[in-house]
Amino acid sequence: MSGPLHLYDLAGADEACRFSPNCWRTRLALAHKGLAVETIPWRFTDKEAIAFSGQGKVPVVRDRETTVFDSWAIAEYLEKTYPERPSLFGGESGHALCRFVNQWVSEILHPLIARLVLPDLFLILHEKDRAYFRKTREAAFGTTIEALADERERNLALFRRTVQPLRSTLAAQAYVAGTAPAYADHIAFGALQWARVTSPLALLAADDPIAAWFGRMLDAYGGLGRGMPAATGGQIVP
Ligand SMILES: N[C@@H](CCC(=O)N[C@@H](CS)C(=O)NCC(=O)O)C(=O)O
Repeated sequence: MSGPLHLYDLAGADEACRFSPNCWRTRLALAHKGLAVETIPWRFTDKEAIAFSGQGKVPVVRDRETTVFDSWAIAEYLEKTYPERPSLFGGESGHALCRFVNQWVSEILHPLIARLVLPDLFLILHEKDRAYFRKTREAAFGTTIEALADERERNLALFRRTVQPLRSTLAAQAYVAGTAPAYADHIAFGALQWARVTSPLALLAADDPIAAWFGRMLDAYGGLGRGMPAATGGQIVP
C-alpha cells in the first residue's frame, strides 16, 4: 500500500468541525481496518471538488486510482480490498444483517435526528452553504428550520421511543456487533456523533444503555470520536 487514503469529509464554518453521520461511519471503518486516512474538508456547495466521483455527496474515498462514494459502498469496498485486516461485517450473514442496521439508521433515525438538530446545525455551517442548505432541507422536511425548533419536545420523545430496539440490544450486549465494535456500531455511532457535534441537545438520558455504549464508542480507536469537540450550545433554544 502506498500512502494514506483520502476522504472528502463534510465540514462546518470551522473546517475542523466534522459532523456528517455518513462520513463518521467511514472514519471509524477506516480506523477499524487500521488504514491511514487524510481527510479533505468539504462543504455542501463544493460540488466541483467531488465532481470526479460522478455525484455530489460525501463521503467520497480515494484509494490510489480507485474512487468510491456512498458510505455502504465504501464499507463493502474496504472489506473486499483489505480482507486480511479486521472485518467490518464478520462474514456473509453479518454483512446481510448489517445492511438492515444501515437501512434502519439511515431511513428511520437520520430523519428523526435531523428534525432535532437542524436548527443548531444551521448555525455552524459555512456562510456559503446556508442558502443551499435551507432550500434543500426546508423542501425535504416541508417546514422552516426555525419551526423545527418548536417541535423539539415532541420529536425528542419520538426519538427516544424509536431507539428502543437499540437500547434493549445494548442492555444485553456491549456492542451492536456483539463483544467488540464493528461496522454496525460505526453506523449507529455516526448518527449520534452527528447530534453530539452539531447540537447541545441531550438526545439520551444519562442512564440510557445507549449512552454508555456511545461513551465506549467515543473512546474506541484511540478516542477518534471523542477527539471531535461536542457542540457547546448557547444557540437556538425553543
Ligand atoms: N447514502 C449516502 C448519503 C450521503 C449523504 O447524504 N451525504 C450528505 C452529508 S451526510 C451530503 O453529502 N449531502 C450533500 C447535499 O445534500 O448536497 C451515504 O451513505 O454515503
